[in-house]
Amino acid sequence: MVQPTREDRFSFGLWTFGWQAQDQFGGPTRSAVDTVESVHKLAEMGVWGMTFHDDDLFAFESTDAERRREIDRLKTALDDTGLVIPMITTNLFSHPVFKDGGFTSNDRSVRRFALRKVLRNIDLAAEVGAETFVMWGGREGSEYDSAKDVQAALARYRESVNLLTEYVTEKGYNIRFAIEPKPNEPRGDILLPTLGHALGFIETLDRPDLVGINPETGHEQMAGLNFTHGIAQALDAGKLFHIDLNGQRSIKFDQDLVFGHGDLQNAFSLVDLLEFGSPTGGQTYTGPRHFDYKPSRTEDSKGVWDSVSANMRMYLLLKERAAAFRADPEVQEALEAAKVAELRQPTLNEGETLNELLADRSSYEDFNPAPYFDGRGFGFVRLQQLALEHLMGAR
Ligand code: GLT
Ligand code: MN
Ligand code: MN
Ligand code: MN
Repeated sequence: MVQPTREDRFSFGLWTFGWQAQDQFGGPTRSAVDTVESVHKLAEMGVWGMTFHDDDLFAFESTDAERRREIDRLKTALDDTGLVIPMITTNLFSHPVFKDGGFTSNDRSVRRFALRKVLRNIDLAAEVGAETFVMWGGREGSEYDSAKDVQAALARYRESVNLLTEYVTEKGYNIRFAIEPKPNEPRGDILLPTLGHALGFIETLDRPDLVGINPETGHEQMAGLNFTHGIAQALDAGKLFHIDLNGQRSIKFDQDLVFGHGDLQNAFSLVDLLEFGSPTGGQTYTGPRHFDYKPSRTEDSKGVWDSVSANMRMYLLLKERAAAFRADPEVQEALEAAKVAELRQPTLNEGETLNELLADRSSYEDFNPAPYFDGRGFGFVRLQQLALEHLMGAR
C-alpha cells in the first residue's frame, strides 16, 4: 500500500533533492546531483514527474549551446524513463540582478530583463510539455516601507502577468500560470504574502482564467494560517492549479521539512480533503502531488533519497488513515451529531425569498436560543479524538 506508483502523480522539484544544503550560516554539505541520474532514480522510486527552474537545469550564464545540451540530456532521460515534466518555473531570485525583485524591481531595465527571461522559459515549458508555469516572487518585496511604492509594484506585477498570458494565448500554448505566495524570506516582506492576497490580485488581471495559485504548506503556516482552510478556499475559487507539499513547525523561518513532518494533524486533514473532498463530496484535486521540501543539511546522499521516499510514504499513509477515518461507522455517527453535513444545506428553503424569511416568525420572533445554554453541544472534540485515533493507527 505504501509503495508509490506513477498513478499517485507524485512530483519533485529538481531543486529539492538537488539542494546542496548551503544556508545563511554555512556552505554546502553535499555535492551536486546529476539531472539524468536523478530522473532515473526518481522513476525507479515510483515518482511520476519532475519540475525545475531554468537555472536548476543550466547555469544562469550558460551559452545557448550549453543550455541546449542540458535540455536535450533531460529529454532523453524522460524518453528513457517515462517521467514527465508537469510544471516548470523561472529563477528570478538567485542572481544579484534580482536583488530588488524581477517583475517589481525599482530598476526598469531589470524588469524588462526578467520578462525576457520568463518568456524564454515559457517556450521551454511548451517544449517539455509542462502545463503549469509557477511564479514564486521570492524577491518581489522590500525590507523598508519607504523604499517600495507597493501600489506601483502591484501595477507592474499585473503588467507582467498580463503580458505572459497574452504570450501563451498568442502562441497557442496549453499553459496556465500559478502564483506561489509566501509572507517573507528572503525579503523582509514579500508581495502577495498569502493565498488570499493572490486570489484577490488574480481577479484584477486581463485573463484571470489562465492564472491560479500554487500554495505551499509551510508558506501559509509561516503566517500562522490553517493550510487546509486555505486549500479549501482555493478549491472553492477554482484556483488550485498546483500545490507545494512540505512540513513546517509553527511561525518561524521556512523549514521545508518533509510533508507531514511539521503539523501532522493539518497534513491529515489536507490529504483527507484532497483525496476525498468534503464529508459529503467527492475527490476535489486531481493535479500533481508536488513536494517542495529541502532534505535537511544533516543528510548525506542516502539521507536525501530516504527523504524523497519519506514524503511519498507520509502522503500514502495519511491517505490510508483518512480512508479508514471516513469508513468508520462511529465517525459517521459523530459527523452526523456534529451536523457537519447540515452545513451543505442552503440556509433558505428552496425558492424562499428574503421577504419570506423576514415573515417567518419561527426563524426569529419565536426562535428559542435558551436550549443552547448547557445543551445542544456539537461534539466536535469527540470527532477530533476519533480523527486523531485514526491518525495514530489506534483504530
Ligand atoms: C524556492 C522557493 C519555493 C518555490 C520554488 C519555485 S523556488 O525554492 O523556496 O518555495 O516553490 O520558484
Ligand atoms: Mn518553503
Ligand atoms: Mn521554498
Ligand atoms: Mn514552493
